[in-house]
Amino acid sequence: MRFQLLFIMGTATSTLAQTQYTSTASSAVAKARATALTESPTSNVVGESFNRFVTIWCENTDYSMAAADTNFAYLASQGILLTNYLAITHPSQPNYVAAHGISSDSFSRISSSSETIVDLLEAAGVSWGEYQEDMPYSGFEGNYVNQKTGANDYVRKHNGLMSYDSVTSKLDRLAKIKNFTMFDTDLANNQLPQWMFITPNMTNDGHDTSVTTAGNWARSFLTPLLSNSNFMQKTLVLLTFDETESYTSNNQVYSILLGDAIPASLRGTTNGTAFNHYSQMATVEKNWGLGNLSLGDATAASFFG
Ligand SMILES: *[C@@H]1O[C@H](CO)[C@@H](O)[C@H](O)[C@H]1NC(C)=O
Ligand SMILES: *[C@@H]1O[C@H](CO)[C@@H](O)[C@H](O)[C@H]1NC(C)=O
Ligand SMILES: *[C@@H]1O[C@H](CO)[C@@H](O)[C@H](O)[C@H]1NC(C)=O
Ligand SMILES: *[C@H]1O[C@@H](CO)[C@H](O)[C@@H](O)[C@@H]1NC(C)=O
Repeated sequence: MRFQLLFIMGTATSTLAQTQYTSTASSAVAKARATALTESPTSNVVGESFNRFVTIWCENTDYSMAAADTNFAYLASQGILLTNYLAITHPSQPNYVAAHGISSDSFSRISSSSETIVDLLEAAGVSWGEYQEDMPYSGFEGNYVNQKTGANDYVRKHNGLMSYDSVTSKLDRLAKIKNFTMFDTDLANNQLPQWMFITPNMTNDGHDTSVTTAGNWARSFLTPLLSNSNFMQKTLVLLTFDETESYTSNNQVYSILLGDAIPASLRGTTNGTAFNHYSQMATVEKNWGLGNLSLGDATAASFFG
């Protein structure tokens, strides 16, 4: 389908008509899967505090609920617990895209004039990629249910970059938005990018389950990675939640910094600096000298001060 569209447009540009990869009929998925472009570029741009940034988002959990979970508490003991980290708003989607006037979880498209962190990373030659559990193939633009049970599984609203036309209009950007099968492949081949966003499925992120399921998943996913030399290459991992479950609280989410970019002396400590979701961008921008998008990233604190 995508190649036909390119022919019709009759140009060499990689600009595409929008959101053509949404069909969930099994034949359409099989066909698109067979041809979908998937790319795993790497780079080695040395940063000030780390050489790789990984952010992992779970769902809808109050700080106190995560603090009481043994697996999240265990992970905090291996890194730095951020005790004053706030989400931006409610519900989920506006946190994933943070700004751009989106205030609900419904299907949204953000105009191609809106830049993202991807523009800054590419300009500096820092490789990036996303890993979204149970996305059926690289660049898929719809929502996907478990094919046996029909349960919600992969959802577009938990994949912030997919809402930006500046991302989805470029084939080589869609090709870097991949699933967990590709994560395993890229990890085994030592082909992970320097910036990555990881979203577990609706079961593992706690959205349709509980903090206990999310904690079990996070610990079992991260434990082998924390000693895997293909993953740990002066790597900083942020494990966080999109928002709290309760809308009446101050939206403080349980957030942990992990990885070999953290000095051993700081493992098992806490940091009470006021951070929020924009701190992720501020941290990455400062680390690689990327500039900023003049959004909340320009004022948020970076994790390394
Ligand atoms: C993940 O994406 C790759 C690349 O598009 C595809 O070949 C593979 O079948 C997908 N895995 C699953 C489980 O859907
Ligand atoms: C999410 O992934 C896990 C494996 O990591 C799987 O057991 C579970 O069934 C998946 N959830 C859905 C809704 O398919
Ligand atoms: C953000 O970018 C603007 C425009 O490039 C620049 O003037 C400003 O100094 C930057 N702010 C920070 C905190 O880097
Ligand atoms: C968190 O605390 C602030 C204020 O003391 C420091 O400036 C940061 O460097 C620190 N962050 C980390 C990751 O240790």
